[in-house]
Amino acid sequence: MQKVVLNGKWKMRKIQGGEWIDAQVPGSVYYDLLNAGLIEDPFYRDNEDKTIEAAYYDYEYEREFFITSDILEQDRIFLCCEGLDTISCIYINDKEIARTCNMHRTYEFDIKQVLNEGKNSIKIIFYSPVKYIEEKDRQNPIWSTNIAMKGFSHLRKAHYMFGWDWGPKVPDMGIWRDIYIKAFSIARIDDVYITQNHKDKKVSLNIRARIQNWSNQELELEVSVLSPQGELIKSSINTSQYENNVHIDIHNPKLWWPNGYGEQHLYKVEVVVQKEGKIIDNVSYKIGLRTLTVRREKDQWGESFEFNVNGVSIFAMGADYIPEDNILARCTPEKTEKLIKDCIDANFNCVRVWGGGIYPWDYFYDLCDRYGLVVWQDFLYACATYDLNDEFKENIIKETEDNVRRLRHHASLGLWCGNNEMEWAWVEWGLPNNPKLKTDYIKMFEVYIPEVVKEHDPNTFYWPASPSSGGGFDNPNDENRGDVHYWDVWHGLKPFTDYRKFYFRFCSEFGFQSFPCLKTVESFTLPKDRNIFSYVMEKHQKNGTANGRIMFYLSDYFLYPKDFDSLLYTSQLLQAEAIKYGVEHWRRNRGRCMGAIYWQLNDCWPVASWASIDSFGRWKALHYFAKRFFAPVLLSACETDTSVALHLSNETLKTVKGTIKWALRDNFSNIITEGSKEAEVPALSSVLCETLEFDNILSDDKIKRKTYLEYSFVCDGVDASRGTVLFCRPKHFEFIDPEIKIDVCDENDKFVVTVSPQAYAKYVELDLRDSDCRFSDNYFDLSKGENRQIYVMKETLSRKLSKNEFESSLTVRSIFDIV
Ligand code: BMA
Repeated sequence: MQKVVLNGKWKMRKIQGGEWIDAQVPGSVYYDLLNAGLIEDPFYRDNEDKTIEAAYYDYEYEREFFITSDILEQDRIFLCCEGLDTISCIYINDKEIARTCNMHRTYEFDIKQVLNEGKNSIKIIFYSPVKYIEEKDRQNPIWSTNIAMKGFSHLRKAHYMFGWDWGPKVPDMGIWRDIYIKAFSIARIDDVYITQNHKDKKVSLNIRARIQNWSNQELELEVSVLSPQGELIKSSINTSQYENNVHIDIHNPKLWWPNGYGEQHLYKVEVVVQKEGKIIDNVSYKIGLRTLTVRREKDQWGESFEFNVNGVSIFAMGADYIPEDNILARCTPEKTEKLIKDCIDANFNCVRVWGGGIYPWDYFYDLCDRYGLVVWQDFLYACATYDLNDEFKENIIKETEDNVRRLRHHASLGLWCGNNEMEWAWVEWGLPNNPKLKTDYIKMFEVYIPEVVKEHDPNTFYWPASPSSGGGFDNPNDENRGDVHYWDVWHGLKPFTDYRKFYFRFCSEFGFQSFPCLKTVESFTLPKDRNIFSYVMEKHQKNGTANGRIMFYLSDYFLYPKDFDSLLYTSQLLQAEAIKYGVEHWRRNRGRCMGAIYWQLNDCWPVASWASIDSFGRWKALHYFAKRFFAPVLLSACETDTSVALHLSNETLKTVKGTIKWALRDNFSNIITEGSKEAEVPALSSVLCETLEFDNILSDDKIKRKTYLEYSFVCDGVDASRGTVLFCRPKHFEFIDPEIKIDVCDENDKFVVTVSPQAYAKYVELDLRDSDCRFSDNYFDLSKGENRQIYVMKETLSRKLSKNEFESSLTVRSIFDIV
């Protein structure tokens, strides 16, 4: 196989009277216009409104390339486009090659006849997606959520680009993935599918290789498997067939496990087709040896829903992933690796790729394989209806084939899911009555798409929708079956304490908004905008008037913050407390509940949203909380008036033993009463270890308002899990000024910060004014007398700082400081 890469420098112009400018491929129209200074940053202040105009024009991309006689002589020559966004027309040497209309597809066109030896040209025209959906919607208006531009579901383009309740309207376009020419002679590998059979400490691999052989000569097909320890196993056959099966047995396999349960061993499988020692074509994959499916079994509550890996049912812990930027050209493997590592640092074992975005790049899944995140993969349909006709049907079937074939080998791939919230919408959202579209729904998600999955990836579990109870419009958001999206807290304005009323089998979405931190807000505002009800702050809040909603919830929990920055901080605490309240409850009910995936992991621009990491990669309080509430061994407190039940949840494969320590303290941190207890929790379970009753001490509100319980679980000499509980709302607690002292020590690769308060300090936040960094812990509670050591690895600093600079840049505050 020979390859001519067409990535790199192109030129582009607006067809309606634009000048030629430099373009980068892969890239996009907005990316190129921004680089040329022709549009303003759409994320700054209210620029979104101005920059949308660019999406109403058509654009032309062009470059030259050279083809040698050697390539021209090959049997087959294809143009491969891994991503064209979206409505395009492709010309080579001014001859029209193809038209495309699906950004999620991988296109391949035979171009042998139109190529010349030497200089050639390629031109791709992109037509305005906005004009297209507006026109389609005029002709055929169909229901879709009104948080995005009308008509978006007519086009196979990432829905969030047309706006979402956390995203701006930036309907970009362009050559967004690799583009190249591939030339083959004699034969090519058409398809490889690997099946694993696990039995008695042995994994038998069946490698099905389909070979297009244009020569009818016998070829050598060689398969090799390289183990993580470097052992190489090879097997080869001679063949002239299209379909071939090669078997390889792996004894004493090193299994792949999700994060927290074991290692992420990966094997490299290489498939090579040769003729007389000369390689004709080859492909390779990294696979993990594991079984991974979803178990659904009838039980006393309804029906279970749990990921089962290598025979172990896991409690899925993670968040929903959305695209990382509106301008996709700015996404990089480095940024994604940081995000995935952030998931691992917060003890995630799972991530759900939400259906309103994109099928991420291969590197996203490679990272999930390497770090151990089980991927719940939605197909890309969300909150809309779709009008199925022959053309649309063919388009989505091809799209499904392309992506299933691209991603099916990944160890991390946990399940395929038809869509986001559409079964639920048909049943409960009062959609306009339209029997044709409702039937189309069933055809798409319960017939055509699962058929493609069955054909191309029979070993991965298919789930019709999220949420669903198994399909057929049968109570999709049933609390006792399948997965659930629970939004009564937040959208339904219910207090977050309501989470404890439910025992969902698997909660794949629940969320609570907060503002990003001041540094992030500063990136898109002028000082005069820094009021949460200002025009600009509301432009960066896409969920209606939700800045007021944050205030509504805040009023129930915290005092009215004294200034803008204190309000941002307090909103993050509120969000963190809300999600913690739900997750800890569901982990206490492990067995019945087997998944807590909160909405949402990340942002695509600076905005008030449900994310735990903002668009600059800065951790909100929630992400530090997640690190604690997703800890493999968790001690959690379930408080009711004057009593507290302490539960241990163990998500590891081993029994855990240790000591539970607790102390009831006053607001100065003086101990009123204390105790400890040896505790043991079997692997993969949750147990109630201790019930403490303080009704004799907490006799009235006055005392409740200045008493807290501190609890920790000590295992092998270290605090595995800890926290504090109040017996009233934080707004009513009588906090004393903790006068927190911080002391910095420079220890080669890290700075160690010792934090010591003079009284009970709640939600202690450390921050650096002049840099971003990762603290080993943050937004934690401390009692007087504790000297808590928090470290910052120097490699996590976004700007190098000396010890003096670090010290003078370091700030600390706690809840006491918000008023
Ligand atoms: C769910 C998601 C998204 C949305 C989020 C917050 O409905 O599927 O569509 O952004 O809630 O409203």
